[in-house]
Amino acid sequence: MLDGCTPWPAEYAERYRAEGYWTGESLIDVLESSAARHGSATALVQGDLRVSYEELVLRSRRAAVGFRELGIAPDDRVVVQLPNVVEFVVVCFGLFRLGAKPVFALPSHRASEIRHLLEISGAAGYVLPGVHRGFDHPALGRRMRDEVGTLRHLFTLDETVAGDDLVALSAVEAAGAAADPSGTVPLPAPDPADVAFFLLSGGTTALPKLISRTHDDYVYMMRAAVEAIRLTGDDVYLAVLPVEFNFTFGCPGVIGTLLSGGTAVLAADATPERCFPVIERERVTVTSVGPSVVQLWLDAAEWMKPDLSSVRALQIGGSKLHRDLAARIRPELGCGIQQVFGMAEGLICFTRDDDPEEALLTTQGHPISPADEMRIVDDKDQDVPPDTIGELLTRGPYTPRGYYRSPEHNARAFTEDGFYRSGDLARLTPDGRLVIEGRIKDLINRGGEKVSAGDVEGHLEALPAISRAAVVPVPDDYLGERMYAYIVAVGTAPTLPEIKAALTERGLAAYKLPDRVEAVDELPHTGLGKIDKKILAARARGETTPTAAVFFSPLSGGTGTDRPAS
Ligand code: OOB
Repeated sequence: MLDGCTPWPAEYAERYRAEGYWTGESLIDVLESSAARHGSATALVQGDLRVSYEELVLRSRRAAVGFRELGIAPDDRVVVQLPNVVEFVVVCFGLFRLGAKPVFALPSHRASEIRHLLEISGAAGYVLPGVHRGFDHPALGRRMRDEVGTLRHLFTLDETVAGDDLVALSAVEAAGAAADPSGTVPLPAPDPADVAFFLLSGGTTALPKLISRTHDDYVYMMRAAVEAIRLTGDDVYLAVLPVEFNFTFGCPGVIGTLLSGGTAVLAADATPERCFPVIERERVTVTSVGPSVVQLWLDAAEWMKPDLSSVRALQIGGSKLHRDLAARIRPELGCGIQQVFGMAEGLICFTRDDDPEEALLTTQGHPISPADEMRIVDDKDQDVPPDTIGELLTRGPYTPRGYYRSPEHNARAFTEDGFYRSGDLARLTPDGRLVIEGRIKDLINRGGEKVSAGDVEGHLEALPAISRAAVVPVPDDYLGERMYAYIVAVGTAPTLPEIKAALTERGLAAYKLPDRVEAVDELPHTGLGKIDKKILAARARGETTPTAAVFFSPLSGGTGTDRPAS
C-alpha cells in the first residue's frame, strides 16, 4: 500500500475477505476473465469504432509495456484527463497492469485543478487530450511540467500535437508492441490489496482530496452494483457523463459492464442530439445521468420523439431527483428508472426494479452491499430514529478509511471507529430506504458537479478588486443549483463577466464560475464569527428572514442581477 493511504484495520480486512466480499481479484483479472469468456464480443464502442475484448486486452498490455519503456514505473501516479474515448480504458488498464496508479481528472479541469492533482499525487505522468473544446491541453501540460517538480512525462491523445516532449498514446502502444511483439513479456500481477487508482472527492475542502481505491474494494463494489442491477453480457451501457466520474466508471458503469461481458458505448457528451441516436442504434439498456440531463432529455424528447424503450435502467444520481421529474421519466421517455445515491468515497445505494412505485420516485433505495453500514446521527453523533433527518455516516467494504495524505482532514471527516461523515443530511424510511434531504457540507452541487465553496472563495479573494467573498447555492430548475457569489469590493465592484474572465485567467474550471454576483458592504457573520451562509443563501433565494432584513437594510443595491451594486 502506498504511503499516505489509510488501509482498513486488519480485523475488517480479514472479515471482508472471510465473508467473500474481497475476492483477491485485481481489475486486470476481471478484464482477462471476461476476455477469456467473451473474447470476440464487442467490449467498447466509440462512434464507428468497435473494440473486442481480445483487442482491449492486447492494447492495454501494449500500453503497459509502452509506458514502462517510456519511463513510467510501478507505483508512479499518472493524472489521466481524457474525454470519453477508447484510449481512456486502454490507458487505465495499461497503468493497472503496470502497477502505476491513474489519478482521474475531469476534462473540464484547468490549471488550478490539474496543478493541485499533480502536486498532491506527486504525479510522474500526465495523460491529456489535444485541443479539446477549444482548450489547449498540450500547452497546459507543458506549463505544468515546468512548474511541478515530479512531472516528467506527458502523453497525448492527439498524434498531431505530439513531439519529443509529448508522446502520443498511439506511440506508447507502438512502443509496447515493438518491445513485446509476442505479448509474452512478464508483467507483475497487481496486488489486489494495493491501490488501483485515485478518485477525487466532491470537494468539501477548498482543494479536492484524493481517494485511493484498491482493486479488492473496487472489484467488489462493481460486482455488488452488477448484481443489484442484474447486469449481464447482453447489456449495453452508455457512458454519457465523463468516464472519470465514479458513477460512469464503475457503478456499474463502463468497467462493471466489462466485468459482465457486456458492451460499453462511449458518448462524447450528454446532449440529446448525440445520445438519442446512439441509444437507438446500439439498443442501449443501461445508462447513468444526473437530474439536469434528465430535464434536458425530457425537453428534447417532446420534439425528437426518440425510441428509448431499450433502456431498462436510466440510472439517475449525483444530485437530488425531484419527484415531479422522476414521475415524468417512464411515461415521457419510455425508460425504466433507477435512483442512485453515490459518492467517490464509497457507499452506493440503488432503488431496485421491484421497489414500490413511490419508493422508486422518492427514495434513493438501499445500499448495494449487505456489509454497508449506514448511520443517521444528530449533531452529538447519536443515532436518530427512522424518518428523522440527521447526517449520514457510512462504513463498509468499499468505503475507504481515509483520504490520501490528509491526516488532519481525516480526523474530522471520519469517526474514531472509521465511519465516513458524508456531510449529507438524510433520513431512513421505516423500511430502511435512504432519502437525501440536504447537506451540511459547504459546496454547490451544480448539475451533479460538486464545487467547493472554499475553493471559489479563495480564488475570488485573490482578485485585487475583491476583499471578501462568500458563495452559496440557489435552487435552479435545470442544474438543481447555481452559484451565487457575494463580494465585498475594493473600490468599484467588478461585474460578473469581469469576474468570470479573471477566474478563468487564474485557471479555474468553467463549472466553478459563479452564475451571479452581488456586491455588499460587508458579509454577515454568525455569533461565532463565521460568515453566516444561511442569511446569504436565504437572500440569494429572494427570501427575507428577519436577520437578513436587518443585516442588509443599509445596502443601497443588492439587485441580484449580473451587474453588482457598488
Ligand atoms: C456522486 O459522487 P460524488 O463524489 O461526485 O458526490 C457525492 C455527493 C454525495 O455526498 C451527495 O451530496 C451527492 O453527491 N449525491 C446526491 C445523490 N447522489 C449523490 N444527492 C442527492 N441525491 C442523490 N441521488 O455524485 C456519485 C457517485 C457514484 C454514483 C452516483 C453518484
